Amino acid sequence: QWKKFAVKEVESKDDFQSEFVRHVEITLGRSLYNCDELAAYQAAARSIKTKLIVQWNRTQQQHTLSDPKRIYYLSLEFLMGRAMDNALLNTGLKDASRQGLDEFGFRMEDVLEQEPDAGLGNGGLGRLAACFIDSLTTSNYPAWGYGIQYKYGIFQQKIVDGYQVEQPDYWLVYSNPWEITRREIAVDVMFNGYVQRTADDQGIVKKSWVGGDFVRAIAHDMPIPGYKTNNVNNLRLWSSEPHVEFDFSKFNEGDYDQAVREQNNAETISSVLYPNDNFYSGKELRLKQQYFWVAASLSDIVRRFKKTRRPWKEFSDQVAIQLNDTHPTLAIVELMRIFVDREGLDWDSAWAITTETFAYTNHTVLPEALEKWSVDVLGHLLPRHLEIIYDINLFFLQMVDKKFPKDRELLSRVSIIEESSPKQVRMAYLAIIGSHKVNGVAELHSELIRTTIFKDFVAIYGADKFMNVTNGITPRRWLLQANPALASLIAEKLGGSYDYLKDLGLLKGIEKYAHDSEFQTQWYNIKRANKERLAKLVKSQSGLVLNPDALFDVQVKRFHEYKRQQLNIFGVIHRYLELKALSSEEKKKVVPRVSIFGGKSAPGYYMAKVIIKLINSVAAVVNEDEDVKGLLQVAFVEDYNVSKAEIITPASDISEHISTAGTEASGTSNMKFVLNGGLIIGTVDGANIEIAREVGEENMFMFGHLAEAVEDLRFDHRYRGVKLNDKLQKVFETIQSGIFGESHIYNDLISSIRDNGDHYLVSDDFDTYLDAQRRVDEAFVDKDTWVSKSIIVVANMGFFSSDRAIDEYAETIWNVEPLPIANFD
Ligand code: DL6
Repeated sequence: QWKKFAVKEVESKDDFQSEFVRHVEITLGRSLYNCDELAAYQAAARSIKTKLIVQWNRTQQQHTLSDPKRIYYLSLEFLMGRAMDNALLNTGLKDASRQGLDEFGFRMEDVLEQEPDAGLGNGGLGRLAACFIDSLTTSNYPAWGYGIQYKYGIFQQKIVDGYQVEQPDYWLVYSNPWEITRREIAVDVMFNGYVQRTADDQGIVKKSWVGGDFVRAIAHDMPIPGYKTNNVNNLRLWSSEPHVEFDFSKFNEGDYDQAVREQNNAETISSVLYPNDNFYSGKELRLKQQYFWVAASLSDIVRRFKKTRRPWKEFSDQVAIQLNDTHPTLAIVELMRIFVDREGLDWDSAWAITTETFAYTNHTVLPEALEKWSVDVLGHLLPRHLEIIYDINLFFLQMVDKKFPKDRELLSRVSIIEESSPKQVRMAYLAIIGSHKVNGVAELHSELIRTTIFKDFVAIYGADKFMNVTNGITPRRWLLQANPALASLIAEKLGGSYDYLKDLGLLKGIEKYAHDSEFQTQWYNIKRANKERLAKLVKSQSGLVLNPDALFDVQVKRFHEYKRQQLNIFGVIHRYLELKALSSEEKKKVVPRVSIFGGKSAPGYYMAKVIIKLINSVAAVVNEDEDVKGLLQVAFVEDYNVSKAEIITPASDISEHISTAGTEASGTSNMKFVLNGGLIIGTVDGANIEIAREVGEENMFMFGHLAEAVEDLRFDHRYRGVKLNDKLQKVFETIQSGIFGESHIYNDLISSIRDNGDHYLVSDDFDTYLDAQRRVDEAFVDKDTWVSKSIIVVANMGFFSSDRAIDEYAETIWNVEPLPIANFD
């Protein structure tokens, strides 16, 4: 009976148009005649959201009925980018809504452009979480993401006089049409206070945390559509608010400042995303963010479990919680607090359930990125949690002592508490001890964590606890959405079907056309059009007109010395000097090159900012120099973000993934570029190694020292000094001559290599890097072979779908099965 009142889902152009008009008129209070592109975007987004919400409700209903084990992905970052195109493609509504918009006088592309990026992340870690939530949904896993709804996402980058300048990213200025704010789902989260001890009749002491200050967490839900499935999962983001709206008593007493301060303090918690990538800064507000988010999420997860009325011992059969890096590690402690203090479980049972519930993904071996919180700060903010951490540590160390008697050195090495001054809580150790599985994100990285930073824990727990799940990317966003022409050409060759987007191994089917000249021409033309699209973006930003026939060489990622953008720009300077020395006859044989950079530096990362300045200064000189006109151009794409990545990635001929061996845990942009037919120049690091294995080393340009050599080289530098070869020496002299701006700007950069140990081995890898670049130039001359390589690499990228990664997690870590959502009728 009630079905006749069911909300009409948007399924056709007409449905879309009537929803669109309804939103323009009713939600936005405007008329179609007074509807600009921004309003059109807002109305269109809400129209599509209708469909998502209906399916979201059905999904949750079915989950409640079937009560499957659910996956909870806790990530402090979800770098989602824009939602609309993705939602249109995943739901199959793109053509209908394009037509609908067209008839109303709007171009789909212009409307899509209105959406601000949801930049709730820094780089790889946050984008991985976004790809994973897409795959979890597409593959029908019952899953929830939990994060923070930052008011300000990753800052916007401006380049002023060659320098990075940061501006706030107020992405919520027109509210977020993709979310549902659920004010009724509110969790009061406590900070500070003290631990109260009370004894019961039998003298058993019960501890409870009391007397603290509260902040309210409010849920904002983003429905996550999967590709061609009825399953719609939820991404729940928390924002913070004062616990009581406003303290009128304080206000009336004349203590206005205090009344407002409390209000602001609460709101500050979810205000900003910390803009550090692979760097731990130890700010108290960050710890507050972590606990705020963890406490709200766990309260939600436990509440959902309690509704099933199952006994606690079934908790880990129903709940899998994945810790995306150590940022949510306090969840382990919070769950213990809930079990022991609130639900009255004994410690051992609580601990067994907790460790079975959690698993931890490590994303870096860089020491400066490993989180450690001061015992004092943590104890002040979360006094009961600190006690629980001490207890966890005590029982753990007792276990270690039993296994390795009297090894005091070992005990102090593996203790959760570092006996430094001030004392610190080592979050990675807590995460390992509180989880049943720990994984790295590419084979080399997983091997490195087993043999270096977590070696002692492998000895304690055995090797099986430590595993590898190589990262992946969603082909929906990174092929279908970013490169629709290529996606369509591939579908055509695979029998007119897009099934390969859900089963990426099917790409193999295009390999047989690698030498088919007609296919090659189509392939080449698509790349060429993508290069023109990027050239248009660069022109609109900087006025620079790129030559789309040149070899596009791209390095876009966060700026970090370990990622070695400095190696790239030194190579560009070397190329520039060589070109200037050529005769006009010799210049005719040169392969024209466009070097494209993009990425943000953490605001406080001085050296990364110097590198950005150098790149922009080199660009200013090179792009104006008649001697190299048509042969070399340098572009810096301002404010690199997900939606710019969607334009840049399909346009590369070659992309650079040139980290010092052993430093880049995986990298995922390497996968995106290759999936779009770009070749790679890369070191033997992270997922580059597995990409080479899959696509064939002959189709990659690998160079540089291996991870095994790094320590010895660093040792050599320290005790014997750094040897600069003539070419690098010449590059440094050129920089110091002042042609790229006052030379003192770059003194520290040059010194870090020449005089201060060259930690990232730029001097050691410079020669082989130039050699790899020479091989690239040579290979690019033979267009047919280049295009065939481009086809072959794409054909072999099946392994790098995030669907594969998620299946591996589900099978080996979570023990969760897909649960397809039946069609309503
Ligand atoms: O696993 C996702 C991504 C890797 O692809 C990158 O190689 C790695 O650098 C990045 N790690 C981090 C760690 N930051 N913290 N905390 O962002 O993870």
